[in-house]
Amino acid sequence: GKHYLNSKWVLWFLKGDRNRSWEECLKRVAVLETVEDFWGLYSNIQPPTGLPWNSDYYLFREGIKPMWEDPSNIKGGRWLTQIERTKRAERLDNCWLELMMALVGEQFSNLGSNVCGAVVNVRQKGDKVALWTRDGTNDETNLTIGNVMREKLGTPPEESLRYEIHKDASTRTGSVVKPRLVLPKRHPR
Ligand code: M7G
Repeated sequence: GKHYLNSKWVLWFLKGDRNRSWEECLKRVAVLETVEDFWGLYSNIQPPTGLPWNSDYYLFREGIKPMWEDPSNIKGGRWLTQIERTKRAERLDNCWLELMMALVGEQFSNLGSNVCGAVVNVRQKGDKVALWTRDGTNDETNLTIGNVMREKLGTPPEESLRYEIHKDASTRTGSVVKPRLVLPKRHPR
């Protein structure tokens, strides 16, 4: 028999195109209902390292659009990790797979309802892997979720994960967003 996932997930793909709006470039690829759907899709699409620059994948709960404007994201934020360029071959595809498996396998203990989805941005300036959560002010919940992500991604101890509020990222003027949280917590000496 089929192995149903706890909830349905939707994979979206975006191929950057300067002649069209961001939202027009965002395409719904497939809905995943079972473990079999997940592996069937995974084996039929390019991994992130096989995508052209400026492409994105988004894996979100069905009913949540992978945009800041969605009611589930509007007060939310993201745990963000930037994959060092020299480590992309070694880490990018694996980080994305581990994060997708954590989502569809509901690995965030009882906090899954706070998790909206995951994003990979394929960028020449440095690829990004992120996990979007619903409430950017719920530090305790977000720290627990961030620690699970860190563990699943096997983030090396010298690399930090930062939590950014979408509102800060979407209204930024400079290129740097001040993070609300950082993992691992740095202890002052
Ligand atoms: P990005 O693709 O998240 O990162 O944002 P990048 O800067 O590394 O490429 C690039 C641009 O895409 C943003 O400045 C927005 O113009 C647009 N964009 C990205 N996201 C996630 C959204 C979104 O959720 N809503 C809207 N309206 N635009 C977005």
